[in-house]
Amino acid sequence: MKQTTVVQHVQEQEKKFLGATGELASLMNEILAGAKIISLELNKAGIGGDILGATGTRNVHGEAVQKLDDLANSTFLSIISKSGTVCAITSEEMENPVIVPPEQAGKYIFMMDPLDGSSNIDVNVSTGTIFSIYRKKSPGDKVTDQDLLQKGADQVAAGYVVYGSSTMLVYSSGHGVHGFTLDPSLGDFILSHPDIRIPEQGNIYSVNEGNTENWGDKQKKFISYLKEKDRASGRPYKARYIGSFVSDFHRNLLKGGIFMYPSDAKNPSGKLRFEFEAGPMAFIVENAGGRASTGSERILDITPTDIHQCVPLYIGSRFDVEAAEEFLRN
Ligand code: AHM
Ligand code: MG
Repeated sequence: MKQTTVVQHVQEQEKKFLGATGELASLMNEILAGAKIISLELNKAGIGGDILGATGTRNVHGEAVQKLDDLANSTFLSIISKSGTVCAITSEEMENPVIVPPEQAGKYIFMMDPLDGSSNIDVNVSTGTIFSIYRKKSPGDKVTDQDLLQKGADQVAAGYVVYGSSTMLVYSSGHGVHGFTLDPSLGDFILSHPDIRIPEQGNIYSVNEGNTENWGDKQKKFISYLKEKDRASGRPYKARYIGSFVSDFHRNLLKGGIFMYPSDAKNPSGKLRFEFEAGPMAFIVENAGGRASTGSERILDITPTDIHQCVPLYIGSRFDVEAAEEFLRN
């Protein structure tokens, strides 16, 4: 049986839809190299070395930086900045963008959450890497806000790697969503989930219910509604919340359901970042037939005003996200 690797797949997509310069396939190849390194490091986390735990510093979002956050950030940064395919890199872990010198630069902007859910590493729970790719828009060599603050819908591609019971890469370049599983014996990601479609409706809701007291009434009512018994509309829903966005999202993508990080009294704009979490996952979910919204606005219609901007997030099966929007409207 012919096995398809990620690079072959991206090359085909470039030929069919994007114009075949090969630059996207080559960027994807570098992302995979980083993902393999992180996957190996995570597999041995806990065995000697000094790799688990916090660094003692906080990132721009005020969160404790884990040693593996640092490692993932510097690994992707060093590989991708030298790839010749990007002119700037932004990261959840870096306050400011890294600008690649023009002589080494390519046409893409790369944005990443290098290790999402990193507070789960010490307890052997799945984590992930999220990335988003935009094209440089401004003329000339200089990287400007026009390049770094683009509308979500203008993404060229987005994807994530989930470091779970197996390591998987899921990506979209705007033509379907495709999943690849790392075969550890080959060291290659092999197409295992072609053309993923999210069910129109699920029966899972994922939210941190510990925040209930900080929610507004409409949010509280929506969650109560999902818990009511009504066989005809498939309720009650099951609660599933890992606390690693990539893992929660991945499960809901395959099984159907809704993930929420709403606005609350503590975090009026939610907790998840537009460029590193909400935007790329919105691009993926829409390409799989799902929906992503702030509750009142389509995520992909947002143009951020700050690299680290947060947005409230409702993402998953179309029907479930629409139901949330309905509750938040009324
Ligand atoms: P991180 O990128 O620093 O790991 O933070 C994002 C994580 C998400 O993976 C997860 O969905 C969310 O934070 C969990 O937040 P909370 O603990 O508030 O429920
Ligand atoms: Mg994150």
